[in-house]
Parts: sequence; structure tokens; C-alpha cells
Amino acid sequence: MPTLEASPVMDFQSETYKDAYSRINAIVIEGEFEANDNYKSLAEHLMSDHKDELIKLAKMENRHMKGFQACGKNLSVTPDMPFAKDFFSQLHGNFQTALAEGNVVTCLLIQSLIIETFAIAAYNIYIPVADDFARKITEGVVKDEYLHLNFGEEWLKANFETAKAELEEANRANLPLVWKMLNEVEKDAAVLGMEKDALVEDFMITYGEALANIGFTSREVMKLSAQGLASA
Ligand code: PL3
Ligand code: FE2
Ligand code: FE2
Repeated sequence: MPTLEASPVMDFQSETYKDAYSRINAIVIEGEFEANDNYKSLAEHLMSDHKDELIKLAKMENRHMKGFQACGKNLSVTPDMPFAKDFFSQLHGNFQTALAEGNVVTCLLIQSLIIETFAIAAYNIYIPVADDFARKITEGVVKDEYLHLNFGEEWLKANFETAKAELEEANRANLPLVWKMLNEVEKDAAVLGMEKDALVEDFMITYGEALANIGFTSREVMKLSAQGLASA
């Protein structure tokens, strides 16, 4: 008698799958690499009072990167790193500018709120459609990403009154980039079994919860988390 399988039939060895994976895998590897760099920069330059904790987070990001490199190798896929560098270039540039100007609130919004939430949404949607090897890796990684999001939340919550205006400005400048980036990966993500609507929904929920925890009212959360979405 045939058994009911919950997971969709996915040919992880097809050229179509591997071609899409070469870009998505590269994005995730580059994202983890830049996250490692960003937390190290914050530890060194802007948040030396949180140095030990930030170095711990940076080390986790380095482990995540290695895990995702192994996922690509396991499928015999070569990640398209130039594509991924380009994918992150604007967000990366904005982080570097904020770092140089000493805008710690903007740095935390970009790395700990936006990028970590983007990762949480992507990994949660990927887990049910991943191959067995990648699923185990991604399940371990996503647990850490919640800790990283929480680090940013806690600091911004403790400094809410002085951070509020800069948060709103940084959100206005950076959140539209997320929708643009999602549009850029939409096709490849679909090949891997990940739907854009599900990614957007997961992102909005997690990001909105973070903003509410930091201290924004539900009215403000609605406005902030949909910033730039209509024109995307
Ligand atoms: C920081 O800890 C992680 C930074 C990674 C950012 C990843 C963004 C991923 C967007 C691409 C959507 C497809 C994801 C596929 C998952 C393997
Ligand atoms: Fe990570
Ligand atoms: Fe992270």
C-alpha cells in the first residue's frame, strides 16, 4: 500500500535545482560571512562594552557559514559568490556608512533586526523543503538567529527613547531594500520550493514582533514593517 508523504517530490540533483541552489546557497554563505564581520566591527568600534557577547555571536555566524558551505558541497553545487556579494552590496554599504559615522542604532537595525529576521524567515520556510543534510544544519542555525535578533531587541529596548528617531529613519532607508532583494531571489527560491508570499509573511510577523518588543505601538509597528512594501 502506498504511504502518504508529507514532503513534496523534489529532485535535489536536477540541473534546475542545482542552478538555483548555486545562487541561494551563495547568498546564505555571504550573509553569514558579512554577519560575522558586522558583529566583529560592532565589538571593536561601537559597542566595546558588549565585546564578549558580540564576539560570541560573530563566532556563531562563522559556524553557520561553514554549515551552509557543507550544504552546497553535499549537493555538488558551487556557490555563485560574486552574485551574492552584489545581492548584499547596498545593505552592506549602508552598514559600513553607519559604522563609520558611529550610528550604532542604524547598525543594529540593519544587522540584528533586518538581516536576522530575513534569515529567520528564509530558514523557517526552507526547513520543510530542504534535503535531509541541509535540514539538520538549518534547524541548528535558525535557533541561533533568534538569539541574534534578541541581542538587538534588548539593546534597542533599553535605549528606546534616544534610539526611536534613528530607528524610524534607518527603517525608511533600509527596509525597502529587503523587498527588492526578495524580488531578486523569488524565482530561485520557488525552484527550491519556497514561496515568496510565505517569506514576506514570516518576515513581517517576526520583524513586527521585534519592533513591538522594542517599544513601538502597534500602530507604529504596522507603518514601520510595511515601509516600502506597496511599491516593491
Ligand atoms: C545572519 O545570521 C544570516 C544572514 C543570512 C541572510 C540570508 C537571507 C536569505 C534570503 C534568501 C532566501 C532563500 C533562503 C534559502 C535558505 C537556505
Ligand atoms: Fe547566522
Ligand atoms: Fe545571525
